[in-house]
Amino acid sequence: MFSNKDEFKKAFLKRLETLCGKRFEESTPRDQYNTLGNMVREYISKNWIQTNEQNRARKQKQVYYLSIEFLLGRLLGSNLLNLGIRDVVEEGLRDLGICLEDIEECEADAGLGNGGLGRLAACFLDSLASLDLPGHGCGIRYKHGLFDQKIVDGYQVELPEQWLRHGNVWEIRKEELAVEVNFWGKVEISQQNGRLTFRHVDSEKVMAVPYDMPIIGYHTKTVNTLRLWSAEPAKTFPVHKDVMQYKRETEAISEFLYPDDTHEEGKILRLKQQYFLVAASIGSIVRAHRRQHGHLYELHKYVAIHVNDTHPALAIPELMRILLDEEGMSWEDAWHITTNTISYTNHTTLSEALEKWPIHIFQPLLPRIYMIVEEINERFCRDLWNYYPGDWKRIEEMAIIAHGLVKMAHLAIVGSHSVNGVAKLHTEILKKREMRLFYEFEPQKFNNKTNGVTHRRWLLKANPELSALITDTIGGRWIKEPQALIELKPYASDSVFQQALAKVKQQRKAKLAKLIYEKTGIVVNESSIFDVQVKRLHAYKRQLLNVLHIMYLYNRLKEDAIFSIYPRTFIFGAKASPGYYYAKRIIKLIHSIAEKVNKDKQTNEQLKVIFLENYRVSLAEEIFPAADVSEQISTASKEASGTGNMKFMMNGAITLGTLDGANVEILEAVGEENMFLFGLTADEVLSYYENGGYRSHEYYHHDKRIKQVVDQLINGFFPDAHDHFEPIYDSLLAQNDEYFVLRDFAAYVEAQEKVEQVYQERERWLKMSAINIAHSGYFASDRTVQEYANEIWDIHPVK
Ligand code: 26V
Repeated sequence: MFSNKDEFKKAFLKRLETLCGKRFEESTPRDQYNTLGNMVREYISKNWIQTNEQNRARKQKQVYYLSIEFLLGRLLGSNLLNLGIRDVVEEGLRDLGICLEDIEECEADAGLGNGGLGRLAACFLDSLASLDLPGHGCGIRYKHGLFDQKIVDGYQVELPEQWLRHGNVWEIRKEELAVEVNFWGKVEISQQNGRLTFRHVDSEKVMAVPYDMPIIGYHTKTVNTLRLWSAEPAKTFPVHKDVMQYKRETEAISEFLYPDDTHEEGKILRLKQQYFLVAASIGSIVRAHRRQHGHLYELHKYVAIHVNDTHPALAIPELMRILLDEEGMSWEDAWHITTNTISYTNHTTLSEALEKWPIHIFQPLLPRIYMIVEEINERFCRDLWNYYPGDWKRIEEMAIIAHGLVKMAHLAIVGSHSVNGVAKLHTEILKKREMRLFYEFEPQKFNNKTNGVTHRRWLLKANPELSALITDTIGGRWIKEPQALIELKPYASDSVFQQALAKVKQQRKAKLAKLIYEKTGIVVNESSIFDVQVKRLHAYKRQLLNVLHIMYLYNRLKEDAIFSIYPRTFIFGAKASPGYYYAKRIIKLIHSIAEKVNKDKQTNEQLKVIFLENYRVSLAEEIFPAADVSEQISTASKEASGTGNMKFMMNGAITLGTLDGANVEILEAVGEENMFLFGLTADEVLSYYENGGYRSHEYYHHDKRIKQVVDQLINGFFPDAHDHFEPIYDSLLAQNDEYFVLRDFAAYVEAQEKVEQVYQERERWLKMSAINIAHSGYFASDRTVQEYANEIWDIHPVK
């Protein structure tokens, strides 16, 4: 039905009538979207079934990627593209007077993630399927994804997100595969044949019902599965509880995604979510394995389970529980299988994000799991004692349970065979600092896997204009083999290529300018430099540094009659966690400076500040292709990797950044002459933290530019904000500027001046842009996933 456009049209019209019960003429874009979605799902069903059957028949090792977040975005466009039917569909629809892009707009983003970690999981799924690797995602089917952001008078307001309001054409509910999950209750211990047995009794049962979504590889028959679990009341209701209360509490488990991506609050619902994900996923993995092999003694030879950050680390005691209590294995056998099955990725070194659960929350909710964690801890501490006799301090610091807390990172390291960071610098910091003691004890576990992003979504789909130019220039091999993008390098200095590149960028800037106008009513100069910072709002990401620089430019333009700048449009997109008040004030600050700058006739020809509301995957796909400058300005050592940096680079933007996260590797790839670097290095930052010596006051007093902008936070310069920016002012001075904003200010201004100068040397800029694209293949998630497959999971393509 997709082999030519006429066949497609016929099938589409027929399907629309049967599905929607109306004639095409009466149909809405949503009807059309649903029709197309259903057709695509049907189209892939044969390959989906075949992939599953093949996996079963061949008994090949498979990986299950457990993640509390999957930030998928929209699926129609990427599915059509991966299936190779986008053009046929687009042409067919055009004949019917329908614009495919309009239909795509009907799809809600699946926003089941906060940011980097969740989007990485989605990129990995795309790469797994595209590389024909047997790998599946396991997550939670949150009824509400990350909140929708509205801006009212410059302040962020959160609204509940409603992605399932109109249904989800991509999912299939599989009630018959539900798994029972047990909370609360107590453990009964008895002796049987000289062996202790454990029974979890009086528990509260929750049904985990799977919803499967197909993950379609690019131009291949592989269709993997993302299994999202939904929490529903069990058939038998608990006797001692009000029925309605039980129902409410059960459904609450998969109701909301937690909107924080750093502050661990120790909320019981969050722990319930984590165990729910783990128990359901492991339950179904083990059931499938038992059906095939009859026992679990060789589980690690056929199954790899990856825990994405510590959120699913309960997979370790849960697998132990099944092997011990259900299979009756010895501790040693169970531990061997568990540690050889599980691997773990760390995504942050920020101490406030490291998960620690109070025992008084953990133990009553998961009594048997807690016992197992205690046993793991005791055996681990005994091993440590043998290795480091008498070294109490070290053992105390490494213990899994200490001072009333269960430390999830320690559990994850001890219970897995591989621990990896997400960029070289990050992994080195883990080994030398954050996880030093563990590295000293078991160095062989530690390894690096530098992040990547799927170039199919972030280049091929998001930027068809640039993709066409690349294919015209070097052929289409880069789509299957992104590292072939390097073949663009010889064209970087070619003036014909440069002109074409400039044209493509201009097209996308015009498109974004149109979107900005529609969303904000603000007209931006399409030939200005589009300078973009889009990411979650966090103090360490230093959106504040960007804003202070804008304030400085504004001040100069107002005060210095002969000062002028090349026109610049500063574009922001960022959600702040609802309870992160400092971050919310930065959002207000961006709006206050935008208000001033955009309304001031004296400056607004040269300077514009735009905040795009509700930053999310689908909006990001419009932003990256239009960017000239990629702001990656975190305090060095704080950003584990960053992945936005890679998406910008792929789309020909040039990085203005610190030596942090994967920026370091972008530098290695493109060279200093193709980036704008500034600021403290990670070593310098860490040495300040260790030895002191930084006094932000000195920078405030000695640099007039700094004093002026910092004072403006509180001196009435922003009349509408009243005293709202006082906490920002205090963070910079009274609290000695934890993130070195003032320390890096002068270097940042200088780097920005360089950006402006180089941008005007058109050929030089375009060459830099082309070189960035050429080297971006390394940052495709295909490379990353291949490394995980070879070095951690030991899985191989199914052909
Ligand atoms: C932590 C928490 C804790 C409280 C409740 C909700 C929640 C949700 C997520 C997280 C984990 C945050 C860690 C994270 O997202 N790290 C980012 O991972 C990216 C992918 O590896 C990486 O590029 C970013 O640099 C890193 O910040």
